[in-house]
Amino acid sequence: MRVDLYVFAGSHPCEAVMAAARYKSIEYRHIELVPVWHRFFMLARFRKGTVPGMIADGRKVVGTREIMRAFDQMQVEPPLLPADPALCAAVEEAEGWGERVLQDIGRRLIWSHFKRDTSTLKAWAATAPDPRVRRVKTAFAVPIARIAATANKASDANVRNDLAALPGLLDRVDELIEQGVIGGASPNAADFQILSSIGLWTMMHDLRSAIVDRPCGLAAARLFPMYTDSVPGGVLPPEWLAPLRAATP
Ligand SMILES: N[C@@H](CCC(=O)N[C@@H](CS)C(=O)NCC(=O)O)C(=O)O
Repeated sequence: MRVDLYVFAGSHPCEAVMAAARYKSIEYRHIELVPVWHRFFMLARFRKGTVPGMIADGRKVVGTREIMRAFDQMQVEPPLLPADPALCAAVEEAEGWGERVLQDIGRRLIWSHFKRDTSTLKAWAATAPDPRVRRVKTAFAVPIARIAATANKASDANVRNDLAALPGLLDRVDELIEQGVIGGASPNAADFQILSSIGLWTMMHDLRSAIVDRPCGLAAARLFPMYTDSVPGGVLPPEWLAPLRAATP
């Protein structure tokens, strides 16, 4: 079966499905898109403007959850949803929460950093295998970051609210690990969905120390080792980080 994944590297929903594909040993072709431009490309090809998208033997699928369900249809083992009905329901609920709540916060936090400092965006651009994608991403890093920050509603007020909500959200993810919904030996769809967001948050130096030593930070590092300490600190006003600092032991 030929599987093409339309993504941009670093994007947490994209990293989620790529990690799930690798876990299931599904071989795929990585088609790297340029942020912001990707919306038009995806609309033209999939009639939906978000990544990740997949074309598997001509079948088009868009969305992390939809792609993960399709992976399980394409290849049963290892499954991304547990066989036990109660645990499966808990995993699906956690996965939905991760998509609805955590994903958006990740987008706002990262684009609010990138619009103030594009160094990491440019460093990522330099790793794109396609030289044309590399050139466009590097040349347009500043407008890409500004447009993406606006499109993702990364206003100062929203980002400040997100940062204040972070300690409670991290507690909730640690609870899911303690309850055995995620963080087990065999990762499930909720692990890929939720821990990709947590991993993305750990890239931002100012957030990192509040996350990495917690159960959710350790679980995210196991599944998403690509999220290293790479977005410089000191770009957001210190008072925005105060709630996170206060909640960090
Ligand atoms: N919640 C969806 C949407 C994913 C999503 O919003 N992806 C972002 C990139 S991280 C995107 O393509 N946004 C459209 C845009 O920036 O115009 C999913 O899980 O697949």
